[in-house]
Amino acid sequence: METSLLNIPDEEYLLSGNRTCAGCGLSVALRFITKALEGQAILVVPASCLTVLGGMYPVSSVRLPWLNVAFPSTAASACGVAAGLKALGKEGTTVVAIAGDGGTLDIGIQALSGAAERNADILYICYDNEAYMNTGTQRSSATPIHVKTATTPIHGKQQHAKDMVRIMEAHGIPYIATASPSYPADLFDKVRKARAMSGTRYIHITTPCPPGWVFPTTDTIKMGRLAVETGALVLYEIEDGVFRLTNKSRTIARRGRRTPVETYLAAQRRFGKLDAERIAEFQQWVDARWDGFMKRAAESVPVAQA
Ligand SMILES: Cc1ncc(C[n+]2csc(CCOP(=O)(O)OP(=O)(O)O)c2C)c(N)n1
Ligand code: SF4
Ligand SMILES: [Mg+2]
Repeated sequence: METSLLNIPDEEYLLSGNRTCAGCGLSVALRFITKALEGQAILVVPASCLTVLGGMYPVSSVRLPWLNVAFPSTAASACGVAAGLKALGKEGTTVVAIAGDGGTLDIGIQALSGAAERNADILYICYDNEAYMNTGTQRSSATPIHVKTATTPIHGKQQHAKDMVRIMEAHGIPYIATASPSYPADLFDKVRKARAMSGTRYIHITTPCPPGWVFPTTDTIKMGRLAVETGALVLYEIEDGVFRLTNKSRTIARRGRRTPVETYLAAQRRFGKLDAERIAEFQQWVDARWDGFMKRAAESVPVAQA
């Protein structure tokens, strides 16, 4: 049965008063990730806004064991922790590597690819705020085209975001999903499902960031919803090779109606003022990806327990 906000567990593992910005999408995501882990996990985290959220020793805002590790080694460190637990005969603890888009798509990709190729027993979560936010918004390979950052200040980024989820899919790992803090029950279910599996599991969560994306701190949930309603972000999972649209993306696919992507772009000042031609190109890019997902959804054999 799919979870709804009415039956999500009350227990909190992320404490209030942490040091993320007001309206941080990552903090909403982490709240539901940790609820799904139910305290039965060890987190492995490289430098990022997440380390700021975690807090400085001896205090912490997260009620879970937590290791701060060097940037390129996140997946390798998680593999080491998993091997250590196995050697000690300790079962039931999920080793969860959580890193940002810079720490995953750029700096940590080699260790993650190695772990996935070995099907190491870790859950890897990338929270994607689409730039190096902790150091003042530099472009990463996850930053969308046209976005102005500290390193693309005049003309904006010239390339579309790297599709990390497809790269992970090419490794043939047992579970892959996309998620958004704006759909917390969907996010919760995906983490819970991944936790119950073994081997390398990968979840990619797009986390809106008010200062980096330049929108009001009150609009974080709205921004995540707009991403999904326009098809800029598609919610899906791939379980043992079977593709499935989930939650709002499944509803949009059934209804056959998406909000124009211009609504999403115009709501964030990081895109600057885009002319009609660029908006049309962006829409075409979104449409082409969406058509690909629709084709995959139509071809997929339904997962029996879905
Ligand atoms: C080896 C190394 N290089 C650079 C840094 C500086 N640094 C700290 S956080 C960060 C940004 C990380 O970006 P991302 O992984 O996207 O996470 P976010 O800050 O966006 O949450 C950088 C470059 C560092 N701590 N260590
Ligand atoms: S910069 Fe963005 S991701 Fe980082 S703490 Fe602030 S809102 Fe969260
Ligand atoms: Mg980032």
